[in-house]
Amino acid sequence: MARASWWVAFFLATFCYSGAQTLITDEEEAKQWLEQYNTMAEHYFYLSEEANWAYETDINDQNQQAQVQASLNKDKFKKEAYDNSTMFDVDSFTNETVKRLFSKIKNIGNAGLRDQSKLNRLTQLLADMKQVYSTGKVKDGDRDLVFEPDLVNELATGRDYDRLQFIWKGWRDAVGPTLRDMYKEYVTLKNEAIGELGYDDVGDYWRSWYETPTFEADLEALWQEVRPMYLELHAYVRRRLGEAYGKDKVGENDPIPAHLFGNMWSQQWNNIYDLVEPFSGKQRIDVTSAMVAKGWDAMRMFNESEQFFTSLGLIPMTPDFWRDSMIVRPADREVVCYASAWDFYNRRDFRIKMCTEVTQDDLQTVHHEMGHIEYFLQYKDQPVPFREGANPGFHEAVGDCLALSVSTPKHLKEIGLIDGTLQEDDEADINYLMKQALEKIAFLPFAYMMDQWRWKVFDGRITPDNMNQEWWKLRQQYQGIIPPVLRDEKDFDPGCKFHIPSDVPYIRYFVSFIVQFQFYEAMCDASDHTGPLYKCDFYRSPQAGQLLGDMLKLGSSRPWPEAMEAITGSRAMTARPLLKYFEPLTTWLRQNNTASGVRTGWSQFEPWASSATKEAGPALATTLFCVLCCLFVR
Ligand code: X8Z
Ligand code: ZN
Repeated sequence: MARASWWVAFFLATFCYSGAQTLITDEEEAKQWLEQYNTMAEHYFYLSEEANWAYETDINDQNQQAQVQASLNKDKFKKEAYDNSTMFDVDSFTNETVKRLFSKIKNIGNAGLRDQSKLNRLTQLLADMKQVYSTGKVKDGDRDLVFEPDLVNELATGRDYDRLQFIWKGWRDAVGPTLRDMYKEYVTLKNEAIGELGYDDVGDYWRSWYETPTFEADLEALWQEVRPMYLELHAYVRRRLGEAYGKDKVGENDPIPAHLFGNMWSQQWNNIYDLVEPFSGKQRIDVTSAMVAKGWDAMRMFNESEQFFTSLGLIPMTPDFWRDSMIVRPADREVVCYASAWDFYNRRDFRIKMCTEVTQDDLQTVHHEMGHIEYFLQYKDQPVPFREGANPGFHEAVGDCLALSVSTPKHLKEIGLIDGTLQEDDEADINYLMKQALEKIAFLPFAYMMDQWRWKVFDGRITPDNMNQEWWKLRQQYQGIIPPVLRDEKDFDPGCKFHIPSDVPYIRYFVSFIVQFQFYEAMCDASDHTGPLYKCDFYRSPQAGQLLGDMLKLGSSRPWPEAMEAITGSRAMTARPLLKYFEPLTTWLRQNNTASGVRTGWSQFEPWASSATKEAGPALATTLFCVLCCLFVR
């Protein structure tokens, strides 16, 4: 009942004015309207999150229908609120916060689709694509391999070229072709929705969240700054992979086959640290085995992470968080395993959903997700439209920034994951920086190309009939990798990365991997750290925590350069702290590559012919082998 009366008041307030055909210039009226909006937004957003949570933690038809309906209800509310908000003469207002709230209320995304049957279809498609991705399996004899943990673990630890290829291709066969047509339809419908909001296409809308007219040029400049280091890392890793798998498999000047990096998308390479370790015989930096040996479980990983946050004086997780989060994969039902953090918009309910495994990778992800929750907690008393990161990249950077501190050998020793006296010589430092670079530097071209591809799909530079080919052109151009087996336009390899069928923009992670080093440097300074940046552990520094907390509290109430200024003292995104952090490794890589006669860069492979050749090599050998066998047997 109470909900109904809010709605009536909200509607009447604007209906009466709309009848008068004059725009409202009274800012007090506007503030009252915004308060009503806030109460109702909390209500509809909560219901939608609840239904979404129920679906993602128990995938079945009934939960899917409830989720689709709750999402449509939320969109109906957003659309009506948008329409009603146009009754105000926002340009005449003087209060900047009020103006900013109205501008955010107009960001209604898919709800812009006026044709209800099309919106129904788009909402259903989104749920279906998520389901296809999340329930995909690879047949292996009489076993069904699930993505998490089976495929993830095999890729991380497997070192057999052909088996890795089977896993890599198996996943793409399992979900890609099914998603391809769905994705095409999604692009058309979503572009139509966003077009109705006055944007050129979805990419244009997504980029608008950064409020930076030069955003694309700024990103390109950042990429050009870090690219030389990526090229050195790529060349070094290629040489070491050539040693491990043979130069016939990993050519000296070629792009690298994509299945050899310990990760389904070749996005982060830390799982192959053992293959590329610069100096052997030093302390173990990969602490997965230590975690297992010491009996860590998911709960221990979450507790350690929270302990780090609270050691900085940041807000602890809530009782509801511990009661309602899903931190391991349930055995009895299908779930969306991809890790995520949830804000239920009632200022009380915050949760993580994750199929945690006891690995160092997942320890990193626990901190990542808890960083999102910390942001939610810090800005929970802001109006709903400001309950976002200063920009989406800031949201992604919080937990990672803290994890930079957690992953230092000093801290790993502190939490019992490195035994004995710490080795702190130059060789141990280079090993550590290599591990970090495999995670942070290797990721940058991937994070950059993901949305280069999507922006081109949305604005038509990539057409529906060449989506896969263009994907591999970008993968080669930016990352220097090639598919290990022939791909064609029945495949849909972009769809095999969670964020693409799940409609989650990706440039936020590129931004995050730059700005997290800016935040880290600022927090290290606040904690009075001295010495090389990469050795900084700001554990138990309330000054570092205060600096971060003050920025998080702002949510998106101010344009992001102001949030950046609050934490770093300057307003721009810059790769300088990242390059400073890795400087000793960059120098070492250059020297090592030169000394080993390794050249950076790669020869251009025409993607289809190249893959065909790669495939034809072993195939030809197998045929010859069979012919010889037959002759011999006779
Ligand atoms: O998707 C994520 C998080 C959830 S926001 C687990 N990440 C990106 C990815 O896995 O592709 C974190 C780093 C990059
Ligand atoms: Zn995240």
